Amino acid sequence: MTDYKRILVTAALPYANGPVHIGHLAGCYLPADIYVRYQRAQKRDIKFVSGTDEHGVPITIRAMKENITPQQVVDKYHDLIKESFAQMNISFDIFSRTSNKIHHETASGFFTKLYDAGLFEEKETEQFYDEKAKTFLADRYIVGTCPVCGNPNAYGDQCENCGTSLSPDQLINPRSTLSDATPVKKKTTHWFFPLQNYEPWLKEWIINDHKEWKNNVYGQCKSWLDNGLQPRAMTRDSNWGIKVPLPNAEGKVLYVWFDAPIGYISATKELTDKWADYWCKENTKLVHFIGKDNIVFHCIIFPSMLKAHGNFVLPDNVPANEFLNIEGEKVSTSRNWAVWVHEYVKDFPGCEDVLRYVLCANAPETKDNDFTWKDFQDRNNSELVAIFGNFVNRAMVLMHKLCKGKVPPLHADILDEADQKLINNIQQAATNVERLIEEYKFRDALFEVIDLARKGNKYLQEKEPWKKVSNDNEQGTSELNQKLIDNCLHICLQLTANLSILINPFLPATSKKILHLLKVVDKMLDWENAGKIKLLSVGYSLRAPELLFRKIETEEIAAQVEKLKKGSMQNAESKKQIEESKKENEVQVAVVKPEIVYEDFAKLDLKVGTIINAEKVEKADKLLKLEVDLGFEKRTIVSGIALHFKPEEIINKQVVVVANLAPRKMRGIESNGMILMAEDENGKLHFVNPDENINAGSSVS
Ligand code: B3M
Ligand code: ZN
Repeated sequence: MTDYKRILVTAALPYANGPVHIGHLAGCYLPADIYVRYQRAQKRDIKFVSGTDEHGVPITIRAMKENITPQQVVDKYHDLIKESFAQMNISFDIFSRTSNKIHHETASGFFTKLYDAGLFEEKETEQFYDEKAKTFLADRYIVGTCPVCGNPNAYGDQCENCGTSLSPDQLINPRSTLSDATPVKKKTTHWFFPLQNYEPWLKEWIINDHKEWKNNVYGQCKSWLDNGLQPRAMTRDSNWGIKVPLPNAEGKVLYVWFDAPIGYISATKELTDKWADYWCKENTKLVHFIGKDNIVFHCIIFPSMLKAHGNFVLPDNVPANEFLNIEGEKVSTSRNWAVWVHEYVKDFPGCEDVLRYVLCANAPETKDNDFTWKDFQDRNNSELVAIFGNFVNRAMVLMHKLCKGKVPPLHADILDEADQKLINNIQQAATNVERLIEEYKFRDALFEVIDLARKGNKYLQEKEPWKKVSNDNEQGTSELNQKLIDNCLHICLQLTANLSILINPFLPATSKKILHLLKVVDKMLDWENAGKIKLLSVGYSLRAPELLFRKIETEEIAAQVEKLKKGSMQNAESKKQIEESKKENEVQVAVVKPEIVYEDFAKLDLKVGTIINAEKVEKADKLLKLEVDLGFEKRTIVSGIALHFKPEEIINKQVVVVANLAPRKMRGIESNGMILMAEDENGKLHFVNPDENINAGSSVS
């Protein structure tokens, strides 16, 4: 850390196509903000940049749905998103947008530089085209019936109902979302970035040099690199986006994942004239906070672009989080299964820190995690209210009662073991929180702070300073007892001051409230003060106690669950629709594909094989790795049947194999062929095989 002179933190640019939900916050904005607030308290030179991603298919689709222009979409959602983040105290130095002029210039300039260096390969490929709307169609613009679940509105890249990844070719009755026309294939030219050339360098840089990256991030990178990288088109056919800065590139724009990460550079330019210090000087620590779906873009594609361009620093770390589910289900914006930030701040005014607390305590740092309203209530009531808030409140109330509203002196000569232990705990907590934040372990860091407050409560409980007061004799409280009271409250107040420093990155509004109670200025929050126990001066009078947190009532969370369920009813509605249209579609599903001639069929080499081994493919629910004996050779075939058959059930089964299918890599395993399966009306799979066992390798025709 100390080798770095400055830190640049980026948080993923959310698409300006809808409001942000708590999954976004938990995924990257909150952890980024915690990190940045901590570094600022350390007085380090740090900038925190983000903004909205205003190009790409998500924007144009939204425009179509709302029947407004893409520009209107991004204007509307940029403002809403920016406001939501501000309400949650996410403290960007700049929250920009990729539709800004400076960004268009920066991204075009970047492309031109790579183009001039001869790095792009111009290639003609076939792509779907809408003849009515006279435009090429991204996979997302094509909808049709999902061949797996019958959802009539599956996208050309994925069915949102059953989660299957699709290509437009697989859709039944494909249609363009622009005009309803049936898409046709048409040739188009694009500029491809040769990612494969960066593979050796990436392996060195990530696999060897960044072993410290989080397991989920490192693992994903490794699997991409193991599978081999392919050239990737960096342009698209569209009218919305950054125009490709070349002659004869009418109707072509930069691929949104080419321009969006450059948005980090543009935003820094917009923020400061010294932007190049943060982007080009070796001793900058660049950290990208993102969600797991963005890992490949930030760890593989963008770094390769930066490397190709030259003169830029590369990320030191990419601490990506996994996903946050809600009440046990995946967030789905289309089904409205989400907790929207702009609604939360309305429903729970003044409780922004509570959400920050729960999202950090439950952060999906190493695996997907679940947000439930019950847990939200429990954590608030039994941790924030009962532990943290309770300790601060007791310290303040007792100080007013037993020490005349002033910070009592510390009598060092009579400090006992318990006092010393708590003082050590304060110092230890400060060191631990610091280390954990530097390691991007925000949950553990937060638990350290709560644990310190818990220790404070325990200390008060054991010391019972209120019992040392005597009102029943003339002399009142003895001198020694008053000294003991003083020590106890002195330490508790110094602990309170420390809690405000330690909790500040996580719950900045709460930290401010404590400062107010203690009548001290922001300066006290400097991290160099963490762990010190001389933060408050003796004799200084403090404000009357005020509660830091309020209880959250069961009715409040019941109302939230109700709200979600309404969404889930809509969800059930749409499931019903799917079921119905599936029935309608049955006839269509049964309809025969377009006619072919015998020569087309004769190209297939179908052979009978015997499965001699089967095993699950790691981290792929649907895949089995089969070893199939074809008589003349044994083949490895990866097949998507794992949800239907257990490996041990299918050993010795005979199957029909497409033996001359080009090999294909799946999850890093090369599959040599395909086995034929029949699917019944319930979606159950059945083997297609000879009516009795015959020799492996027999031809099927
Ligand atoms: N807008 C994808 C997303 O919101 C994309 C991130 C861009 S970061 C440069 O998940
Ligand atoms: Zn489906």
